[in-house]
Amino acid sequence: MLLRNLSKRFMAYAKPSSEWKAPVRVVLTGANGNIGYAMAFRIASGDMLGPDQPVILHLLDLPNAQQGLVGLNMELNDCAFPLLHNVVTTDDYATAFSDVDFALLVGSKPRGPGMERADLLKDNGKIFIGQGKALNDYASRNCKTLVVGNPANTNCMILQSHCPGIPKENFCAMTRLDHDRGLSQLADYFNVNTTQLSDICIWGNHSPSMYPDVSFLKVNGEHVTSKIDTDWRVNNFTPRVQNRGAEIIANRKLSSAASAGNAAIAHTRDWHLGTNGEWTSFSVLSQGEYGISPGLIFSYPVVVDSNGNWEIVQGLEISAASREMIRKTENELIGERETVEHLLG
Ligand code: NAX
Repeated sequence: MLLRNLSKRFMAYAKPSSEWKAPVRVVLTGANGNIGYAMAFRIASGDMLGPDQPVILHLLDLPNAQQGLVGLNMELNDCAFPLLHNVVTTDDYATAFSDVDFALLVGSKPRGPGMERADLLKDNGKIFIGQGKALNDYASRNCKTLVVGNPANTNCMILQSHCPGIPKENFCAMTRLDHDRGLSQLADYFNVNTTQLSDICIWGNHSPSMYPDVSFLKVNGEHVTSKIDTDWRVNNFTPRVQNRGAEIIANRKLSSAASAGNAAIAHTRDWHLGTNGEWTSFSVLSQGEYGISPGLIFSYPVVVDSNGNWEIVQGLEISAASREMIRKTENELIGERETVEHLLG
């Protein structure tokens, strides 16, 4: 059945091309959720890994979400995506994580009424112990993992600590949505396209303590920081980026889904294909860069080369005011680490 569908797809949409690469396996957790639904089609269409990269999609969700995954699989089939070679739906970690080359960890428990952030940290932290061990046991040794499920940075720290068999630099948490939210506001402010902006970054935690830094911002390659009104930056831009998630919920009565999915696609695409010298923001394992406590998953400005290797942008002169903002978000992450210390591998 699959082979018949596949051959139809090839005939209808794509030249049978010897230039296509071998298929890669991508696991998407929480696939039956809002962000998962926004992502699955874009992964399958080639938006994430490129138009010559076939994918085998592993969709993981809880047992009570399996029926939904059947429906999602049907919709994926109905798109007849040429690059989608197969879909696996499961609630079993061994099946979900076997031989995967990319892991997009979106699934986690939402914060319930009356639940403290510390409770969320502990509850979701446990999920990431199990998934870290499963990655360690079953995934490709080169697997690249992006954690989206909140609290993303600390979940990623727990995950990575349980997965010693995969290099530390293969783990990221997502601050790309925050980065893009900042870009969008700045494009409005300067009345330019987002592509004309460069060298902004998010420091720290994916939480309202994050620091969206415009100290190095360029428009069309020219430094423009002195042209940014301080009052606008401090009282409008910064809190708006920090609290954008809440602003979306207040209007939509639902949390960000398509924009979060877009950010996860963009993060992974940049990680796979490179940023061509441009900065982006990745939350990665700190080794003490810019004085940050080693072991935290901390958002930094990074560039990614065409082989998919990222590097933190080095040698930036950090002002005293920026240093204070960075310290604040670092302290929050240190507090989160203390809360989940017993969950670390
Ligand atoms: P939904 O509640 O719509 O979907 C979550 C899905 O995860 C559900 O289908 C649920 O069954 C599944 N799930 C729960 N535990 C699981 C487990 N152990 N294994 C596999 N699947 C599991 O939430 P959605 O709106 O999709 O958000 C998902 C996560 O993204 C949340 O933690 C949310 O807070 C986080 N976000 C992170 C963002 C970021 O920038 N890092 C921004 C958007 C979003 O808030």
